[in-house]
Amino acid sequence: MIKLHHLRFSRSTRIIWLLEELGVEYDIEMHDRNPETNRSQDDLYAVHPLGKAPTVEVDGHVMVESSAIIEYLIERFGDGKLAPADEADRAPYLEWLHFAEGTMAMPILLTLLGPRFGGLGDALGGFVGGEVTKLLDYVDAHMDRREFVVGDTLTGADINLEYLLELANLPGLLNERPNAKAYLERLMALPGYKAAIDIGGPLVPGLGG
Ligand SMILES: N[C@@H](CCC(=O)N[C@@H](CS)C(=O)NCC(=O)O)C(=O)O
Repeated sequence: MIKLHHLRFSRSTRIIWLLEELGVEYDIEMHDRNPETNRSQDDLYAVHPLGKAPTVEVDGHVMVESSAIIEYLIERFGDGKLAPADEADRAPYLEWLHFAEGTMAMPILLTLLGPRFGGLGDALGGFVGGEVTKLLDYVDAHMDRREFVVGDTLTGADINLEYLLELANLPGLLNERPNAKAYLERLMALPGYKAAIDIGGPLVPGLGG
């Protein structure tokens, strides 16, 4: 039995998308952010000491970290879906699956959060800006003449990456990166993505959903 703890306006939407694509049965419990701090509240801390979303319960085991959750759910319930069809794609698949949260998340999130906290300052702002440029250029170059990030079909790596590309696109960081932008638009047009938004709401307040 799978239970997903979804925090509204968060990256746990990607696990709704994953579960919809897998076509497995699951329960979903909705959680709200504290309106003042934007952080999780007691109801999510009651499930796991980090109070993070996504959190999933699978057969009684409570699990956090999107990349691990994606890898595990596909392994257990995928039956061939959302994993690369070609064994030769296994290594790049794991690389891209983990790139999203392991390398890309922090600089993208700092860029988005910076203005809310009075800016990042010259030194940190310069460092983070340089990282964002390098990472998004890397994705853009990789997506030249590719439909999905690895192989020819949707995988867990695309689902993990989409959230960060959608955030990067908000302040226009994909405007000069046509391959990455077209890739994001293709992902957002998929029925599974749309179902996730219908169920969980938009990734950030104010976006259509
Ligand atoms: N690397 C973790 C990050 C989890 C995370 O920070 N989630 C955010 C939501 S987007 C959260 O729970 N924020 C509320 C809080 O930290 O209080 C993952 O990929 O699951």
